[in-house]
Amino acid sequence: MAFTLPELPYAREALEPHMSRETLEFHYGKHHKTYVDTANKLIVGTEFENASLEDAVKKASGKLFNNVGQIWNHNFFWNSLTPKSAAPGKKIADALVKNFGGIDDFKKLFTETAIGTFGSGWAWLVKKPDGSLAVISTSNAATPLTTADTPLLTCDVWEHAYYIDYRNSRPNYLEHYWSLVNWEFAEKNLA
Ligand code: MN3
Repeated sequence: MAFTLPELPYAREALEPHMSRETLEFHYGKHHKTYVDTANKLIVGTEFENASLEDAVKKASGKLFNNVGQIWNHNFFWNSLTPKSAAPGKKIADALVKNFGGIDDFKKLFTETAIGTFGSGWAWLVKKPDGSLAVISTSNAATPLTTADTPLLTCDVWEHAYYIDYRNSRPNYLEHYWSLVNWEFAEKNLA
């Protein structure tokens, strides 16, 4: 069973003006698609030929891990965004206040973590096994899926995520990221 590129949950231009159609065409249509195509070539004749994406992420290593990890992270990233971003619901808002002091405190920590991630990687809001929330950063294709943490929300901080719209400015990209956050998705993951 081959891995597939899921349809985007919105149109290519739906995230404008914060994320351009051109960025979606490259980031989803080329980068994300290439991870899918490459993983499908790598699994031929291996134990992963019939594995689910989640199983492959948890068990693969090396080049295959990098590609399946990136498929999974991007699937999660596109769902972390929405053209209809609204205020966080009560459940996630209360959890953010309890764990970070306030929603703005959470945003500040997440933004700093995203900007401070050296090189290519991801910023995540996760739920720890003890139920507390934390902000973490992973490098390259690394993902909380291989840990005991439950991911709630992510931001892709690879340069390909922002170079078309914001050139080298990761801080500008992060500023616009908050206009696109899908709090409903984060709240659903918290449940
Ligand atoms: Mn990416």
